[in-house]
Amino acid sequence: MKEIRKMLHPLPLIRSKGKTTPVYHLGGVWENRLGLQVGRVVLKNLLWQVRRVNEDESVKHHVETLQRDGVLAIENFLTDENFESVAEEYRSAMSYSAPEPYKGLEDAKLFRTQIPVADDLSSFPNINRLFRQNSFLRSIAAGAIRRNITQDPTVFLDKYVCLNPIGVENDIENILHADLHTPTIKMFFYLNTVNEENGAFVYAKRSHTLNFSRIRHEYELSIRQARMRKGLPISESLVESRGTETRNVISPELYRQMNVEETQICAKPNTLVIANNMGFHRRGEFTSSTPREALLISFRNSEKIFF
Ligand SMILES: O=C(O)CCC(=O)C(=O)O
Ligand SMILES: [Fe+2]
Repeated sequence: MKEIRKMLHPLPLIRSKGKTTPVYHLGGVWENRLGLQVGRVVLKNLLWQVRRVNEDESVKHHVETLQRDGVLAIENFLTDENFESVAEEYRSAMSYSAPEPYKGLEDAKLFRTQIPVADDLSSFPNINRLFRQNSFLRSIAAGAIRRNITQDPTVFLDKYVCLNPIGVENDIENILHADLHTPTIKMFFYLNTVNEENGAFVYAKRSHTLNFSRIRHEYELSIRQARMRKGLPISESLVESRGTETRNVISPELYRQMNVEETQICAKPNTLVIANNMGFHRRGEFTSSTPREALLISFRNSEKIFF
């Protein structure tokens, strides 16, 4: 068996087997030149088009908004009482964990505390009930990705703060990108006010739809990604760096062709932002010392096909 797998290993579809979440890019330079990523994108999105899930009437409106814009915000998501119980669990856990430089970089500008809820369910009964086990959220994710949600989403307590304004810019996630080549849902539940100063999520509305320009972007990006993975030279005008990390960016020409328009989703406490992160997005900048306090709920593990 091992031998057979070894023999089939060069095939990209076999290589992605055994992964626990789907990967955005795979394969070598030539495979992608020959259209591997275009095939993956088109096939996955065709399957999404023809897939149907049982429609839950109570979330229909939200699923339609997500289908149209790729993002939505629900204000006053929890009752006051539930909000307080969640904030209490969040603050209590955060009081035991010191923020660490994001990506472990020395002289970093941005620091983060991230606590996975699944590791300590007994400390987070309300966060577990109201987010990890929430059937309303599952129905929205199910409607958007058109799959039954059979796995709990991953939920993190997430706190970002700029502790060193003159430090090294280390936030690779504030470069515009997509998470995946197929619909994938992430949610941000804010515990404090978020705006232009403390990293409010930025999303390019309607950029989650597949059109010819997006396919061209996927094609070009897949080749640049494959080159980067191999350590081959890549066009310097099409990469940006943060600290020790480098990311391939959307080419200015395709940025224009895809009509990318970035909107920062500023929000009050108790707002839930839901995004299809096949669309382009990034984290906002931190220009003040106010932290961004949020829960991150990711349904990426619900994507079943890993090619
Ligand atoms: O934290 C954010 O605002 C977005 C970061 C991001 O790109 C992601 O979670 O996929
Ligand atoms: Fe992302």
